[in-house]
Amino acid sequence: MSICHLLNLRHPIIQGGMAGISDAGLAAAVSEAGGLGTIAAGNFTPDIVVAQVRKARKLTDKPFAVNIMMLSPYAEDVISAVIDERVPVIISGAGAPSGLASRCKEKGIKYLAVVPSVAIARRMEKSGADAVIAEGMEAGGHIGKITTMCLVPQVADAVSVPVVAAGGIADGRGMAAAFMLGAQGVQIGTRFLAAKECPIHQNYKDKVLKAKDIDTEVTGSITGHPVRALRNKLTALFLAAEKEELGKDEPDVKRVEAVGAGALRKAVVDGDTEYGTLMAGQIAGLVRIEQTCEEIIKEIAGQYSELLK
Ligand code: TUI
Repeated sequence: MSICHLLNLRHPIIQGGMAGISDAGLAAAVSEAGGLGTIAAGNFTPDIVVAQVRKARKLTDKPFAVNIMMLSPYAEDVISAVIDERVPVIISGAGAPSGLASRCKEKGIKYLAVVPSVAIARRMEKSGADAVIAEGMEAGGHIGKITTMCLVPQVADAVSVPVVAAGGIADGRGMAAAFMLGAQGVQIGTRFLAAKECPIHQNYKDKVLKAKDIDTEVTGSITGHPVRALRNKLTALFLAAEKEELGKDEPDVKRVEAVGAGALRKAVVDGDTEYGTLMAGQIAGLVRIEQTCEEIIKEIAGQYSELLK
């Protein structure tokens, strides 16, 4: 079954759930434009997420998703709350929950899992996921170890549910390439950072718009949760702390983690581009102008269908 049919979409384009960023306004704008908008639960409490879900319902009657970040201390409670709300689609990320698919199925909710490897893709298919989103390490935020180019065809060969490609895709060329690799849809985050409806601080948006191809850095590998973000004073501090700790017999991982505490909020809300975490993918260099979600989706879908001709 195609992703459009499965999720009732006009375009097989999913807006990536970006922790602390993608709210009801962004999600509804993407859904209204025919893609699948996604509210990111991130580290929010269930009441905040439920308020966003209700807001999205007021803004659109089209399907939208809630992305649950499994590293959140509230993940379990958020899952129960959004299942009770009967959201159209749930997407898990940063972890592989085992019983979620059957709970979703009972309520008629579609469930997609973001996966960073073939083994986890297989596990999520077995657990009952309706589709998997194979996310390569070109992506922004918390990433796996393998590139989209290598991950997508290997996942496509390993599972029989539809595969959505993520990481490094921002235009119709990337979308066409993903389909050639066996994907039936794409998940796009970084390009939507520059959407008019994206609620990040303008300083953050401007950094994305000005970013060049090699302007991202991966920090936090020592913590087991590597994160890709635009290079700034914070990433330099992070990398220096990691290097120091790695040289010790007993590395102090907590000290490295402390460098990033509260830094996403600093970027998103305060617009601190030096000490905030400016999460973005390697494709940021391709994102040049601020556009509405409708313009972004129309442009990508148009380029894609031209290329297929
Ligand atoms: O989750 C993401 N991207 C994110 S989450 C996030 S918030 C955050 N901030 C600081 C540190 C960590 C997170 C920002 N960006 N993408 C999807 C993704 N899922 N990437 C990696 C995974 C993943 C990893 C392990 C999915 C499943 C998995 O399973 C492990 C297991 O065996 O349970």
